[in-house]
Amino acid sequence: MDFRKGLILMIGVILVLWANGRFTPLVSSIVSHASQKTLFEENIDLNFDGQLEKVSKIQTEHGIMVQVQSGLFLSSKVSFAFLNMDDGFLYDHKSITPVAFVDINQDHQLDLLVSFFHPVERETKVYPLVWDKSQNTLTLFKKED
Ligand SMILES: [Ca+2]
Ligand SMILES: [Ca+2]
Repeated sequence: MDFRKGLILMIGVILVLWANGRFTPLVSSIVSHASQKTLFEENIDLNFDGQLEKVSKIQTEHGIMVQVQSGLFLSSKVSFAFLNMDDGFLYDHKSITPVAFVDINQDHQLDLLVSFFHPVERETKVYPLVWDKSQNTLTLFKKED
């Protein structure tokens, strides 16, 4: 086995791929996948039926995504995206609860309070998201006038 020949051949293949423009999309797809980061995850029974739902807050390249998985084997999934939101929380799990649970619309299913801290404005903002299992929706709660 000639290690050097193998190395030269590998570099040659990479150069050819690069020249054909195939290497860059491959690299960027790996990078974009790696940029997804789970910031918060909790298993909680939101609708009190004895089955746990899985709530996650995920940082993506486009912002923050909040996701609720429910049903058998968590096969039902619904999400809400906060586009271009930068989550400025320092993740000390003991002192900060990035997602809190409360029944906002009083339909006996817990909803989500998602909090963000803006480091520039030095202000905390809380967004209420209503979760509905029967419709499988996760929507921003608006007060009815
Ligand atoms: Ca449940
Ligand atoms: Ca509710």
